[in-house]
Amino acid sequence: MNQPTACLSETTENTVRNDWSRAEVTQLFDLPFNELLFRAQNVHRAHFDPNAVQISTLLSIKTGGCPEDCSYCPQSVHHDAGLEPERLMDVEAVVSAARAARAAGASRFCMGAAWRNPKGKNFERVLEMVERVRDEGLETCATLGMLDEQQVSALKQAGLDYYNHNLDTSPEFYGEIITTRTWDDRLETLTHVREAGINVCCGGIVGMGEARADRVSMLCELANLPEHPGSVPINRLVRVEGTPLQQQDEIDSIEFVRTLAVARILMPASHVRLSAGRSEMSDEMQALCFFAGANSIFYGEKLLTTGNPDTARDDALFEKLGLHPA
Ligand code: SAM
Ligand code: DTB
Ligand code: SF4
Repeated sequence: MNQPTACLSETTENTVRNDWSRAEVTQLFDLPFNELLFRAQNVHRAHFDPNAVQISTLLSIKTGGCPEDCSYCPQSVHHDAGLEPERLMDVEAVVSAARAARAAGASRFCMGAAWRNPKGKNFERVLEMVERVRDEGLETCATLGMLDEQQVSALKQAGLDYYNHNLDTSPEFYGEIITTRTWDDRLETLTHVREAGINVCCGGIVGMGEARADRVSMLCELANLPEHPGSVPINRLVRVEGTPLQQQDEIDSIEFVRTLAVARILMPASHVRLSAGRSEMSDEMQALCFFAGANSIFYGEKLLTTGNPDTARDDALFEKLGLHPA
């Protein structure tokens, strides 16, 4: 019988570190499942109420027609997922969606745009959206692609609380998935956002055909950023017809839960979001994800363009598991 590896002293697991090595992270992934989950749950309890889950709602404020070629994404002009490209929404329509999200129990409202980077009048309109959503008493989050320093400071002034900008995969695998921008482009925007004092929301996607070594590498890069992102979305690839990854094999469920557990151990004080992919997960699988340390979800029937569990199903799941909104 394999004995649990005494790879990491448990006493050091609750400290926030930014110097994780690939070898240490690999050892965590290699732990027996029960051992890994136990450690992750201990770390989780040292930092959070284990029964509280932060709730965000997403709205696609500008859908489709994106010039980037991300292989997973239905909104890229390089693929044909049958989406009708839309213009940027009106401010009033966004504000009413935000009100509805707040009434349904969301504490954060995330506005996503299918842009490589925002420009001109459209950017001005997003600033207005941020101000207005904030006035509704919600935390604000946006994901608009790459930003320069001036744009970041304008968003900060408008009252943006979080900016989502994912590393998406490992630096080694990045070029297999996206060719229209580089890993370093991603880091540059993240630096601007962090330096302006906006909370960083940064994570990635698993199940794109990457090796475990890539998941190790991606989590290591996230954990070794100058500061841990406040929010770490872990998306399970949604295989959308018409995208190059539509035929990708689904990632093994246990491996997905391991990824969340390792993220929890590496970034003990961050919210780890069980992000895209929940529609295809059973209640039992989601329960394991919460046990592994996930403590944030997207709530509401739609992500950006694909489905999310309906709110009645999520309410029933919270009730069954005794979870409550954070
Ligand atoms: N265009 C901006 C960008 O890419 O930074 C913001 C919007 S983009 C849709 C936000 C994130 O959604 C991506 O970074 C990716 O992690 C996630 N995403 C997109 N398509 C996905 C899919 N099919 N499955 C899982 N996650 C997906
Ligand atoms: C993130 O990491 N996941 C969300 C949010 N940030 C913007 C988006 C998931 C999108 C899933 C595919 C879609 O609905 O288009
Ligand atoms: Fe564009 Fe973002 Fe989709 Fe990439 S993930 S194609 S940048 S909307």
